[in-house]
Amino acid sequence: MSRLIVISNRVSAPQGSHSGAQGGLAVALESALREMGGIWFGWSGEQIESFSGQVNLQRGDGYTTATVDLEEQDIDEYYNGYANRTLWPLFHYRIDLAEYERGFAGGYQRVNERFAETVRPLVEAEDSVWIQDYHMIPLGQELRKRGCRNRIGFFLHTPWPPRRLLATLPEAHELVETLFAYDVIGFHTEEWLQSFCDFATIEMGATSEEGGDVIRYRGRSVRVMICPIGIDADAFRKLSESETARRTCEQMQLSAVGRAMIVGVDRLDYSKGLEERFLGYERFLTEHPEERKLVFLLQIAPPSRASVQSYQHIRNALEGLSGRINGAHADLDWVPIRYVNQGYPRDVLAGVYRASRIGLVTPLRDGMNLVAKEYVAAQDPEDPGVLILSRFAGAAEQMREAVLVNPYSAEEISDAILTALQMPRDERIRRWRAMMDGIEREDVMWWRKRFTDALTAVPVAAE
Ligand code: ADQ
Repeated sequence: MSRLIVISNRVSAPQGSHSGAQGGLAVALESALREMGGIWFGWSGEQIESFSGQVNLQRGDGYTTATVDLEEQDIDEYYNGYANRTLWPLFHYRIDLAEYERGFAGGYQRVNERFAETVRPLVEAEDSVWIQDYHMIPLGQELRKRGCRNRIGFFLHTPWPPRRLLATLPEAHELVETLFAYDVIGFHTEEWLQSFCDFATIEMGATSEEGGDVIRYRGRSVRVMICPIGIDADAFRKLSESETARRTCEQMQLSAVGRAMIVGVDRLDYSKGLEERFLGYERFLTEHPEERKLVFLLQIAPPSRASVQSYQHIRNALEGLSGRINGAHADLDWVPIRYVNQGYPRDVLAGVYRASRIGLVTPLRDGMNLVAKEYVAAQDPEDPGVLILSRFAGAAEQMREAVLVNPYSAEEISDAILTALQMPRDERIRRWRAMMDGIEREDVMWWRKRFTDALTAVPVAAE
């Protein structure tokens, strides 16, 4: 059987299997690596004076991690620059925030070449290579240039933008062309896949074959597939029944003093729709004064990418907004928004989810959104909470029984909160059961197997 080489911007340090301390993605990739054997390669997260290409190999539990350090200019141009200031906003439909700088594009290309140069000697003839996410789009092509004939797959964790938006990126054609070096490309949803195919066929003249499953461009064919990521449902459900989760759940219920808790948990990122969420909640408070003091919103949002200016802006905006809403509505015994700027261990989050009556997950655009799935997995089957979910999260394609909203509409968010608060228990159970069935069926192990099966089914190119 072929080994697996996973390549992603960051590499998760090996931990005991199924510890529950890690996110589902790390667990799934680790389990694939353990099963197939192989290497997980990426940036160490460390800075070095001058790039040396020296690989730090660490043998873990069933597989090896291989990391390299990057120099300051690489981190500025590749990571903070092209990945986080160009592609991330563009791929989340925010061309108003996207910065198009040749220096960023050059740095991104250079670092991908450096990654290719460094990882190439580690790849053996029979290995399958699986590259993750928007940081590394050109890496497959760089590996091909270095003689790599292996099966190479790419999975995009973010949305793929509509073609008219992507056309604003100066090097869009070159970037998309590099994707034809892959054998398989996976997207979370039909919509992201369709947007990719639109750009390739309409803007670039590629042809669609096999009912749209294969796209052909200048003699290269790539198989495209929908492969929605899941969570480790079983592990997360168990986590929600752990001692820490139980204790957290009790503490939260005590501190709620009989009020219904609405919870939001997100990285502090403009794609997550936090300002719009606060405004929707404020609308609910003003439209339903009789409900006001019967609820409160707990928003947990640890800062991310703090060195990028647009992230400083969103942080300031949210502090202002939560302060204003609390100032306008709070009473001696009630604060409408508890806004917390830190991350919590997963078992604590599971307890928070279980204690809350509503999970408010309203990104403006999200590749999938795993918080929505974790919220559902943590619920008490006898008395589950209600998930309010943005129509524009990839998760909405699978989780049709959530209360779906347009996150830009404060009125829809306000209506959805009222609907969720008034929802009878039997309807809550029915909706929860349907969503939980899907989460258990299409979990993260299913996701990675679906992808690796498609990849290993590709015939290897002849010499
Ligand atoms: P993210 O944008 O990071 O991921 P998401 O999928 O919601 O978004 O969350 C990732 C993980 O971070 C979840 O497991 C969640 O529990 C954890 N997390 C979030 N906030 C936290 C907090 N305050 N404290 C502790 N943990 C927290 C990207 C894409 C998504 C896609 C995933 C996986 O942007 O659309 O779902 O990759 O493909």
